[in-house]
Amino acid sequence: MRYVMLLGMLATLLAGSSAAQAAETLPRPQGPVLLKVSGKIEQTNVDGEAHFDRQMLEALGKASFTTGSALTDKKQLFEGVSLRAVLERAGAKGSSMQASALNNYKIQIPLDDMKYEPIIAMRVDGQVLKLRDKGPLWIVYPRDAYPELQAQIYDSRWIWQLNKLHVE
Ligand SMILES: Nc1nc2c(c(=O)[nH]1)N[C@H]1C(S)=C(S)[C@@H](COP(=O)(O)O)O[C@H]1N2
Ligand SMILES: [Mo]
Repeated sequence: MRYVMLLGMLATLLAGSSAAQAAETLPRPQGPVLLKVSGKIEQTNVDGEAHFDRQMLEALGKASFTTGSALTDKKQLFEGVSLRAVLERAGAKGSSMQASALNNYKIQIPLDDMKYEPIIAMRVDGQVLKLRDKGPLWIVYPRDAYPELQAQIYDSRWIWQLNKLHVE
């Protein structure tokens, strides 16, 4: 069973491009669902939505950068998955999305923001994000790399405890 899973992961890696992955149907999540993507999407696996567990998110490939934030000038290493890759895997077709969090915070994010390559961080400075430290999922922008991102409008899109993306 483990062996079959490994072969599957290897095949996914070899398939390489996200276009090749997007053509495959989304498997059902095996572990706890961390993120639900709904709305204008072409890939679904549970009740007309695209649900992702940790392993499914990690299978989309790693993305990371070091940056300061609105909260701290201290630079931190954020590691996770490309937000663009998650949207592509769900076959998102909209122009915007409403991101929501476990604490019911909601914020609108234009899909045009993907040009900045924001990530869904799952680790900060090597530590897996727990609920108590803004995890398990936290949208993070490469704030230090683009002066225009050092603004309240983008800081408000750094949504922590992210659990839902509704594509519009
Ligand atoms: N889940 C969640 N994410 C959130 C918020 C929130 O209230 N809940 N506040 C947002 C806002 S408005 C900003 S400016 C940044 C930093 O918020 P803070 O200064 O309140 O920590 O996080 C954003 N992410
Ligand atoms: Mo804010």
